[in-house]
Amino acid sequence: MKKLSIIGMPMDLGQLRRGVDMGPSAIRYAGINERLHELFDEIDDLGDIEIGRPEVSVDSETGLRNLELIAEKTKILADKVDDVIASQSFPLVLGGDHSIAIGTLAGVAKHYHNLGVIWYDAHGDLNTPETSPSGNVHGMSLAVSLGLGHPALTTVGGDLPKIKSENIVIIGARSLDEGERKLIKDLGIKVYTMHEVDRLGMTTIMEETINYLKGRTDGVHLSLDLDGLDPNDAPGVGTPVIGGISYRESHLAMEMLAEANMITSAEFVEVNPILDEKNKTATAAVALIGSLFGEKLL
Ligand code: HAR
Ligand code: MN
Ligand code: MN
Ligand code: MN
Repeated sequence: MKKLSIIGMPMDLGQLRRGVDMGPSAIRYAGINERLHELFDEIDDLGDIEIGRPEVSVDSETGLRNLELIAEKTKILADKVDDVIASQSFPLVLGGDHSIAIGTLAGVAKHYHNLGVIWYDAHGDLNTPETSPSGNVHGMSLAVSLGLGHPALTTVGGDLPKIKSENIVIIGARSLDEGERKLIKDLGIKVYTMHEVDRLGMTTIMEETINYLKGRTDGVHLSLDLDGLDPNDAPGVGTPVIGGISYRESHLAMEMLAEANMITSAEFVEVNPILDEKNKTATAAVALIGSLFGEKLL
């Protein structure tokens, strides 16, 4: 029995631009249920986690924005994701900005000893309070999951790190801050920047990624930030960076993951319908989700 549970996480507290809280609605409106109903025996849309309209705050010590609120809300998401996996269902989380990954990974990590993570993104999201140029938590979520960063965030869903640096593959990076580059080198994190996307092509990158993670992990989470795609294909994101992965390359990546049958949880984040053109970005997300779950053209 193949079961999918959809969790909406309409949280925009990890960055400054409003609108990404409407991401889950935009993705649902783009027809996610219709697209997936033949690929699963059961689809359970659990609705959205309640975020409300909290007062925006800046931590006086670190300059981090909405620190306590993000910790509180991602804890709720972690518990929900944990429950979904415990019920033998596949958790698909719809963001929200990328700070939600703190919660998703905390929930998923409870079920795996060696969780793999594919971080499909223009950014590394590997900043710490010390290296962040912005104080925006969506630029820190991968570091937090490694156990690096503010304790209010690294302890969401338990004190231990949720993932190991050798189980991460970043794909599509083209905007890395100095501290992030240093961390990547110090920890030896596997990164396919846009240089490798151009040079090797997506087929080779996915073959290598799949082989790399297959031997060392017991589950693989896909964290797909829509800004990993080129802004021409996914304009509705808060921090677009030109020169990204194409829509077609992204489809191929999802199809190869489907063939490898290795993804055990996923999240699609940073869809901002206010900045979008006719729901193009949410529509791309839904199409990619279809491919990830094995939709075929013929
Ligand atoms: N690296 C920058 C920062 O930390 C920008 C982060 C941009 N964010 C995302 N996440 N959309 O991938 O502020
Ligand atoms: Mn159908
Ligand atoms: Mn991101
Ligand atoms: Mn990004």
